[in-house]
Amino acid sequence: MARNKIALIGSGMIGGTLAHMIGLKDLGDVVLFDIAEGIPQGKGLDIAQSSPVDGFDSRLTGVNDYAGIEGADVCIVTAGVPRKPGMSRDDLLGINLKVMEQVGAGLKKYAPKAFVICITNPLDAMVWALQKFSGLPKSHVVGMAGVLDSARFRYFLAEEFKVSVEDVTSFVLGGHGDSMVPMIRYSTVAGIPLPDLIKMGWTSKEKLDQIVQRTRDGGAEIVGLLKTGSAFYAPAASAIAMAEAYLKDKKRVLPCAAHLSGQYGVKNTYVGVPVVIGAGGVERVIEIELGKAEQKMFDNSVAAVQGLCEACVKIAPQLA
Ligand code: A3D
Repeated sequence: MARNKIALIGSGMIGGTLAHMIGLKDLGDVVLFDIAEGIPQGKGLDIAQSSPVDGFDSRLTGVNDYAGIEGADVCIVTAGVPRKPGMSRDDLLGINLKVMEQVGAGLKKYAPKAFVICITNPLDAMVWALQKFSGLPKSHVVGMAGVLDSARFRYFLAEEFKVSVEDVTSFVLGGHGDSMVPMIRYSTVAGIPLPDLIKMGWTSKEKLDQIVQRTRDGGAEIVGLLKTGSAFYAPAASAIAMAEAYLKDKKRVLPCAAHLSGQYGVKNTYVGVPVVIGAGGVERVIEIELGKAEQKMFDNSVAAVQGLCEACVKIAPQLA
């Protein structure tokens, strides 16, 4: 059986980390693409030289021409610019929208059958624009944010409760921005919901509120520490979980920025919701019942995303 071909559009901090993880996990051959000459080739060669040590056979190549991604099974898009301290994700919209137009054209021409995972920020608006620019099926264009936001929430909760991260599950819904909605009710330790853990004296409502806020600010906390860019290890790991779910038809239930066509009462918008990812791409959007306060937060988040999409249409009217 031929090996999977995984194209990484953008070979910066996340792109390089993705390539290394794909090698270590033996998920397939990797093509690194970037407009910067030498970067994808250099990172590809460096990681390839680690393969004899780590014992993987993935072939890694670097290219500056979209022809190199031809026939890719999965494309992970990180092309564009990241935040610097003081910037919001939304400040990146103008520059990264133009990048999505180029990436969309490349995907349409060379990888129309791929499962595409977008990471470029502002995430929900960029994945929406990328699907339109590329014309690929909505089931095959998805955004990575919820897996990362949930992982941050899980990590902070595991620290608070002094239990293994493996036993903490959580859901974060809505857009990947300040309006994201960490779902307390649906977050558990080995099946015990967080509200019950408050009753059991494991934590307090105040402490939980602080953790929710730290999750919302999770990206900014790392930008503030790194100063020259944004998080890349956890974002890469999160996208790999999504790629693996597709390539291995795992039918994993993961929170992703998925296209809504009426679910949750929302149309023509990408926003973070739980979905099933398998060989068919996004095979199902799972609609959970929201309480009054949750619905309000979700609606605010959707409105923020839709505002960004309207700003995209002003710059690129063909997206309307
Ligand atoms: P960085 O290390 O700067 O890599 C971006 C790469 O894109 C660079 O190598 C650029 O040369 C390349 N690039 C720029 N323009 C183009 C183009 N037109 N075509 C192809 N390549 C191009 O950034 P990074 O890897 O740290 O982050 C990449 C993106 O992910 C940024 O937009 C971040 O904001 C975003 N990000 C999203 C999350 C989410 O959870 C959604 C988390 C972290 C970062």
